[in-house]
Amino acid sequence: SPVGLICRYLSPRRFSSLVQTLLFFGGLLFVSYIVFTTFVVPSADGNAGAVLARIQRSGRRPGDGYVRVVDDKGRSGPGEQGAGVRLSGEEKTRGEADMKTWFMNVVASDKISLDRSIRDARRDECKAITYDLASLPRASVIIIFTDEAWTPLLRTVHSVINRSPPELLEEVILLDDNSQREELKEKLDEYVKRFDGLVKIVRKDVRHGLIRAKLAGARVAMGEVIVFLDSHCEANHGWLEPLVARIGESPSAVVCPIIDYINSHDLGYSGDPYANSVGGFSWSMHFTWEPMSESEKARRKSPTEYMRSPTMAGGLLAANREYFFKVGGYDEEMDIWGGENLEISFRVWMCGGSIEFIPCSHVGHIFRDGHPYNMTGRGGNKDVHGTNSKRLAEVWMDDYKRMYYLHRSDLKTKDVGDLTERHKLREKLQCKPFKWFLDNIVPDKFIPDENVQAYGMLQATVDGSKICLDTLQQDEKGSYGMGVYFCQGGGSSAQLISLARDGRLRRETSCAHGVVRERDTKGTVVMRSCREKGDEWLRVGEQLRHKDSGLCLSVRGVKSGEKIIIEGCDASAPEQQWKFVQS
Ligand code: UD2
Ligand code: MN
Repeated sequence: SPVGLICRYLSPRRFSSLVQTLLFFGGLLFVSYIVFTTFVVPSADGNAGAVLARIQRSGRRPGDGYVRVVDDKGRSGPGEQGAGVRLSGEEKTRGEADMKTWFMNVVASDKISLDRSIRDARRDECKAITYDLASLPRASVIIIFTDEAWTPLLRTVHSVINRSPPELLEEVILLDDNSQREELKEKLDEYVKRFDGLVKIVRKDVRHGLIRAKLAGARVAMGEVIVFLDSHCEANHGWLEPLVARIGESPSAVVCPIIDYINSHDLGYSGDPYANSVGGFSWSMHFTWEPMSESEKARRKSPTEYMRSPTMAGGLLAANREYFFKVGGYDEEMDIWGGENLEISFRVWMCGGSIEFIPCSHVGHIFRDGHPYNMTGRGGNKDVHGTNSKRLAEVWMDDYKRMYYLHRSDLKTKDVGDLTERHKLREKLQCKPFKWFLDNIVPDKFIPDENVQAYGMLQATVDGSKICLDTLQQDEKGSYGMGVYFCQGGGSSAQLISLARDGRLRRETSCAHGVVRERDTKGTVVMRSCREKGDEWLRVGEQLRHKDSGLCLSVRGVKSGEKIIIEGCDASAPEQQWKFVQS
């Protein structure tokens, strides 16, 4: 029988050697399983070495041999206590020249200690909070840079190390995005040795652009939390604790410190303890500052609590590393600069997370008027913000991408690369529609063609020629006189205007006010921020009547390129007949 055959073959000796062999291979399998799951699998999501770090932590830690500068009192010298630096003579001239090449005064920066003191920008309620450091997640601080000037870069590093509790600072990663300047090579390697292993330099031999640079930094980070900073920042007192504390409490919160203002001309640091603006966006896909919504004010129980924000500025943020990758990191195909800040904001909200500003965490940033590096992207692309934003609009904004194309109709047919992966991500995470984001996260956002009485180009026809209301390319941030111009078919964004439900005649952010002079019979139309209560306009037949003055919008005697007027209403005057047209 077969059983008998096996028994005869398996003599006791053969049997025990078989068992030994089985045990050996079983053990080998078990060991490789442990090694694989511990060291190999975590690296798949950018977690390389996290486990190793945990093992190393028991003993002496990187950075233990570096003496931090923690006492800000009694320091004196240029720039101390956050003061601006006054230059004179030849230095002043060189400093002014820096403004054209660096867009910041490097001479002034070079005069200031890398350990300079700055005033604590927190409100008292924040200073009173104590943290149990042992229970908080540790952070990798990732500073990305391309050819940054020496002192602003290193002041960023010094401020982070000086003002972070060593218990919370896993490492500082300097992600060098292919800098060409010599001093950022060996000299920098040499310099960071003083930090005793706490500062790591990662260099890229091809230019990544800031979006891929951030991703590259996050992929080598070992901390449970990652914090991104621009390379010209100064971390303020107690900046790190409230960031990691909030992430510890809510791992799907992507949090930002309050960004304090460092003047690019003299490096003066001004912090606002009571800052309570949050992030918004314009339909041309730029970041804006907005007042906190009423509902958010009502929700918050204390001034130290996080503020939910629709968007973030982009540069300074912290996230749970695993969550950051799970929710899609950044769009790898976005190039050089721009768009990624709104992309991560929309995405995080729509996919179940939140964007928050942490009022007890302050970090200064040098705001520059230009970019001291080449902004040309791959294939000679000179419009990286435009094409990055198109990627974001196509993937995340559903039908509302039309609002972006109103501003950038030239991009409608532009190839911005493959979007399949990002669409797949949205599908995989089962993210909510953009409409949900608008309704729930930015309920006050004005949508020019929704819930309005009328929308389009506001057109009058005089002597057979069509003339339209037009901003005349004036800066819409301030107030400006509304003009008229020959109608530009196809919906030129400078001519689009809405008559809102509330009777306001408005554009995205500016509202039409009637300004009456000449003895109540004639006036002009001034556009001002819609945050102030705007004037009401009534549609009477084809006329547009300014409610307060009773005067009507008119092009009588107004030529293309000039300012529009309001005058006594006359239902038969062709100059007062207005149509909203779409093209
Ligand atoms: C803001 C953000 C910035 C980023 C950008 C939109 C703040 C304070 N800053 O612009 O982080 O979100 O909006 O994309 O919110 N860099 C590289 N490689 C490049 C280009 C830049 O590493 O190809 C570095 C650069 O050295 C700097 C950082 O990226 O450290 C941000 O650049 P920036 O300071 O010129 O951008 P900023 O502050 O105008
Ligand atoms: Mn910056």
